[in-house]
Amino acid sequence: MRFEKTPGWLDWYVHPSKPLFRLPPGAVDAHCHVFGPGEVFPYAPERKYTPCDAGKEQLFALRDHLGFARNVIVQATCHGADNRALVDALCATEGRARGVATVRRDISDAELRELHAAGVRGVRFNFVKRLVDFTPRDELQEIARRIAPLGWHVVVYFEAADLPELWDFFTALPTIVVVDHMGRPDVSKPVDGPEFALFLKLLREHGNVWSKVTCPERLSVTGPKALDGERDAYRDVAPFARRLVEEFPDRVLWGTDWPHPNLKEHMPDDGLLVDFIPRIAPTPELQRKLLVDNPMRLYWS
Ligand code: 0GY
Repeated sequence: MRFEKTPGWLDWYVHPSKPLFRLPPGAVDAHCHVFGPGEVFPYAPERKYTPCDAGKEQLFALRDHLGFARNVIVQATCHGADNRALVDALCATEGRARGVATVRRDISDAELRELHAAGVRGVRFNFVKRLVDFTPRDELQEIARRIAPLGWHVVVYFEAADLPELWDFFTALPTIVVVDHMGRPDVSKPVDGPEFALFLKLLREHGNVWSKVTCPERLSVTGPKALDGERDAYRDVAPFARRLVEEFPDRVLWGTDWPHPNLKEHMPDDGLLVDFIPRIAPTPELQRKLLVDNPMRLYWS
């Protein structure tokens, strides 16, 4: 089937720079996606956007170019709960990729076991209204109860303003809970202000909550953008990520978010994005935890 991209769609950056930052051996890109290709793995009828294709070969070429050893591929909402593109990518890597799937309550135990065999280790619950229709909480609770015995975790994606309303649901989940993109803080507010304080409190009070310190390109208001050789990009986001890395060094993950769905204004050069890492994890020990120890413990042990 042929698909027309959503008008204004920004394609991923074709010739990324080589990062100056040398990733530690065994580094994991712990948040990235595959899109289609649509002719092989059609986009879901219920999707809220139609992306450009971004297949597994292109993802693995980026992994090698940037110097990562492994990927964690997160099911994107444009594929709904059809995990075929994800599974196909996982099965092509001989164990160098793990996955986070989207499942509905009608999934069978046998299908869950098949996903596990392919390398899936988590499910994603998405609360961002522009991306998904509402799923009843009892369905999500049921899914969480069913995946917990497999040793899987739950990845949650939400906007900072919605955290108060979601708090009780998150804190009752029976698994590790990984928050996408630092809970999407409004970085024009102070890092010491009440909104981010609530997110820090969530991690302080709940040792099973982790955070991805990802997506500065999505959260940044004043930049500068990771383009045109800028190796000190997104200075407004760095203090938020650094606070998390320094206070919770054993519960943070980093990823590129390639191919960066739904960016409206610019598409980052992924090589320059990697140079953001030492700004938020300034020591070799913090870098090793963020990029190797934490994702290996969560996805490969
Ligand atoms: C991300 C962010 C976004 C999209 C998705 O699954 C998705 O469609 O996650 C977004 O639009 O903010 O993590 O890639």
